[in-house]
Amino acid sequence: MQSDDVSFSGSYKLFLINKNKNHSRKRDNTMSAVQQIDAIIVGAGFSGMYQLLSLRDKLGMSAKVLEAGSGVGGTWFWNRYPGARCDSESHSYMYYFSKELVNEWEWTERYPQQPEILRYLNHVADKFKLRPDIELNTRMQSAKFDESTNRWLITTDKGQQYSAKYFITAVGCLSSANVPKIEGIPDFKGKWYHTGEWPHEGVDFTGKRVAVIGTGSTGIQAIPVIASQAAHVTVFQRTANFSLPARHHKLSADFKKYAKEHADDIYEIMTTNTNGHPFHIQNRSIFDVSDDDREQIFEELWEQGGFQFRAAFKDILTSQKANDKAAQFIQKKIREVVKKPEVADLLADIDHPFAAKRPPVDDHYFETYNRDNVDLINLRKTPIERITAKGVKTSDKEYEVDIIVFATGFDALTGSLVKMDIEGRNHRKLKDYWSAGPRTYLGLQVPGFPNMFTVTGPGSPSVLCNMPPAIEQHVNWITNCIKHMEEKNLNVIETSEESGDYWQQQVNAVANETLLPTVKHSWYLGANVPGKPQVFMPYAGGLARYTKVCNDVTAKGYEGFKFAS
Ligand code: N01
Repeated sequence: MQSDDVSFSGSYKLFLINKNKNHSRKRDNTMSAVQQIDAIIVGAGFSGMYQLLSLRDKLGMSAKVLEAGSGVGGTWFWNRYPGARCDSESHSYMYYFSKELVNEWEWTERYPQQPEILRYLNHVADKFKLRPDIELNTRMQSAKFDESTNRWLITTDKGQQYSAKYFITAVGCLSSANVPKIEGIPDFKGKWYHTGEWPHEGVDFTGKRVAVIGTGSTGIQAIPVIASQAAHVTVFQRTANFSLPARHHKLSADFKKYAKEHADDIYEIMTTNTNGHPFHIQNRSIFDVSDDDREQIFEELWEQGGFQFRAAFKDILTSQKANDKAAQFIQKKIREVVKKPEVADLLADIDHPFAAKRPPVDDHYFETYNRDNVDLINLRKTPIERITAKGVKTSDKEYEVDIIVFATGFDALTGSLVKMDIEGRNHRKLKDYWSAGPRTYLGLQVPGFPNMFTVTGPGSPSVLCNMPPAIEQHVNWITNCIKHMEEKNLNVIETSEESGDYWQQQVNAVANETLLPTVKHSWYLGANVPGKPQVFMPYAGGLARYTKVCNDVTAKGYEGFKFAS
């Protein structure tokens, strides 16, 4: 399944390389003011749990995860909004490092719903006995690199202090909720929620008048479900969005059997393509086929549902002319589905190339506008002026509502990292170092922050990928690097300003091969958060290309990094 140095042989085998294993475990258990530990990991989602398991069980090191939530799951612990599901197909939205885990877990639906993903992650925590090394309800307050000891001093909001050789952030790319700074929110007499911080007890929309602000992937998933419960829903759209039908369905026994029997092949496909999905982008131009054939291909993929539509032609994301063909097809579909022409016009009036902003996958989103209890407001024409005691006031009208749902996204990729008080060499704060935009080498390390690793940090494929294979690739690389250091008795790994500059050029160069940077109001560029520097953040060269770069760096003796004993 995986061929990395540190993969399990068997299902759950301790890989002992740490000569001081017993000693280091004992030190960790000693109650002292500052607990000595090999590694502190922040975040107990997909990344943090696999990183813990890799360091603890493959390398035999002492490691602890600090998690602010009261449960494991990361994104899937917090994002409990109505309709929350994954846009990746379930058989690809899972770990592949353990054959036993792949074989024993059964997904029920093509796209797993949030509760099912959370059950899966809890199953992983139990199966691999991760819980004793995860500190829930614990927020990391600061992490400071001590140059005299080459260790990180990490402090939590409970007053614990850890001295760790390695400090690994696994905080997720979309975990810092972006509640827009619209004037008047505290005046609102009803209830308001951000989708990324949804109440665990749920929200009862029955009989309520609801405002939904935002029509990204989240809003597009939530709106149909809220509309089916609420008395009335007013959707406030700033930017019209493309969306692909998901075509949800229960998985058949045959498919489940197929996915298990072909797990190695599926994993091979996921890790050797651009987006980490279980299918390849077709190696043909949109202009290699006739108009009729193209229409038929799009029609079939539209019926099939999901991101395969985006993968139908290799130039959809690199050629504006090719992209126009895909965009026109979707706009035609919107007009076919939405019965009121003025609403269809608003939904189809899309100002950016298809998939240059992350395209949502929906369950009857456009159909929802045919309901009598749903209205669509064009914020481009009548912007929101303020929130009032009664609801949402645009430039022409006050909309009275009982509940406001902010589906307004996240301070993506950097938000959670700069919010933490992280201090590297020479007391340099991460938030200051990144004040003009993130600077990393490979999205794995930040110059001036030795022994700190960022799982799926800015500068890595991360959000442009199906996340689990991107996470596994990163965690495996970090684990192999740490294994190398422990075997060679190396104390410090750090990257340089030159490596950071070089990588920023690479990130920009591969982004410029695509249409992605042409969208100036995209969260990929940080444009959704007022005042955030606008820098294209993820690595757009694709997972396969990125993996090769990382492997080449390793093969060349960790080129671009420096070690010290
Ligand atoms: O956030 P978004 P999201 N006034 O930033 C609007 C992942 N995800 O939570 O486009 C009015 O995409 C904003 O308008 P505009 C996925 O990667 C995955 O929906 O900036 N409107 C936009 O319409 C996704 O891309 C799954 O003009 C305001 C919306 O709010 C990412 O999360 C499911 C506003 C925000 O859209 C983020 O998606 C869901 C304001 N002041 C999400 N501020 C999976 O299935 C913002 N908006 C895995």
